[in-house]
Amino acid sequence: MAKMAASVLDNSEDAFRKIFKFYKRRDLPPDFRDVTDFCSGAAGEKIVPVKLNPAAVRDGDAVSVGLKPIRDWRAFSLQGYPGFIFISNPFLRGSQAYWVRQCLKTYPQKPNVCNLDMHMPLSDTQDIWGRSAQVLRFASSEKRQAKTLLEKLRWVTLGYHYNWDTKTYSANHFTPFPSDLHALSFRITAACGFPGFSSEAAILNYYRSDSSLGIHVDESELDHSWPLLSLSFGQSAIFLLGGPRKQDPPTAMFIHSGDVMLMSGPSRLLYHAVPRIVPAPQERAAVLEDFSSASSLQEGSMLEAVAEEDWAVCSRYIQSSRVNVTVRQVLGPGQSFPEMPPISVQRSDEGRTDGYHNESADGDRWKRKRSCSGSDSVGTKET
Ligand SMILES: O=C(O)CCC(=O)C(=O)O
Ligand SMILES: [Mn+2]
Repeated sequence: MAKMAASVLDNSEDAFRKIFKFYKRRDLPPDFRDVTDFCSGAAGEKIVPVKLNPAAVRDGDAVSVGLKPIRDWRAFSLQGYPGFIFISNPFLRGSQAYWVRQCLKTYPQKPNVCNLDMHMPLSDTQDIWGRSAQVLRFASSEKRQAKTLLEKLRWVTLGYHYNWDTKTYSANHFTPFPSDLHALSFRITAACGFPGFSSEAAILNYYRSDSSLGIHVDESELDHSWPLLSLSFGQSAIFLLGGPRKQDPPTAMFIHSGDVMLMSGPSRLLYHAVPRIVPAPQERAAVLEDFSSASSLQEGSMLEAVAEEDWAVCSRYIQSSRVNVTVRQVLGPGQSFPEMPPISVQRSDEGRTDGYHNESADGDRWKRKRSCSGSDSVGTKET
C-alpha cells in the first residue's frame, strides 16, 4: 500500500472508514495518488486486462443498445477481487446521451418510486421533468434560489421497489422493469459470462458534486449468484471497493461517465462506498457536452434520438452531477418472496431528516444515507 494510505491507517480506527474520510474531506487539497484509473490505460499492479467472449453478444445486439461490439471493450479485473469486472466506457459515441435522458426524464416518472414521493403529493411528483426542464434550460443554478425537483431527486427505484425501512423487496410492490434498461443489462451481463440475467430491480442514485454514499453491502436480493451491475453517467466518482468485512481496507478507483462495473461471485457481497464526486477529466467531459453526437444513432438502434431541447437540460444537469444505476436480479430460478403484508408507497417520512434515507447494512451499527444533498452527505450518521 502506498504511503498515503498507510499513513491514514496508523491508529486503530477501522481502515475502510478512515479511507472513506480521507477521500471525502474537503478541507485539504485532494490526494488521488492511490486511486486506480482503469481509463488511463496504464495497468497498475493490480489491474489485469480480461478478454470477454466476443461471441456472447451479437454485434448488432450490442450496437442496438448503444454498446460497442464486445471485441472492442476494454475490460479489467482487479487482483484480490475475483468476480469483479470493470469495463472502461463500452458505449458508442453519442449513445450515453440516450441513457442519461432516460435516467433524468423517463425513469423518474410514475409508476416508478423516488425520494420525493415521501415529501410531496402525487400531483407534484407526477411530472418532475416537466416542472424542472424549463428552469434548467434557461437559468444556471447560481442564478436561482430555489432548486428544481430534478435537482432534489436523490434516488429512483424500478421493478421490485426497494423498501429502505425493511431493507427488503416484495412481490406486492412491483412495477414493470423498463425494457430498454433490461436489454442493456442482459447484454452486458451476458458478455461478462452471465447469460440469462433477469433485471428485476434497479436503484438509481443521483449525486450532486458534494454528495457521497456510505459504506454498505447490497445483500437484500434473495439470490446472490447473479451479478450486481453498475452503470455510471455524468461526473466522475471515487469508488471504494472493500472486503467481506466492513473494516477491511478498500481499493480506491475512479469511475467515469460510461464506465460499467460488475460485482459477481466472491465480489458480489463486498463492502463498497462512494466518498466523493470529482469533475470528469477532459476527455470524458467532451462526451457530456456534445449534442451533435447525441443525435447520431446507429441504424437498427433500439434507442431513439434525444431531442435537442431535452439534451440542453440533461447536459446542464450532468455538468455538475453524477447518475449511477445498479441493476439487480432479486430472485433465483423458481424462487419467490416470503409472504408479507401489503405495502403502499410511503408518503410520510416520520422520524427522518429531510431529503435522505438511511439504510443499515450490518445490523444497526451504522447508517447508510441515501441522500446526496449538499452538505448533508453520508458522514454525519455513519461516523
Ligand atoms: O454510485 C455508485 O457507484 C454505487 C451505488 C451503490 O453502491 C448502490 O446503489 O448500491
Ligand atoms: Mn451498493
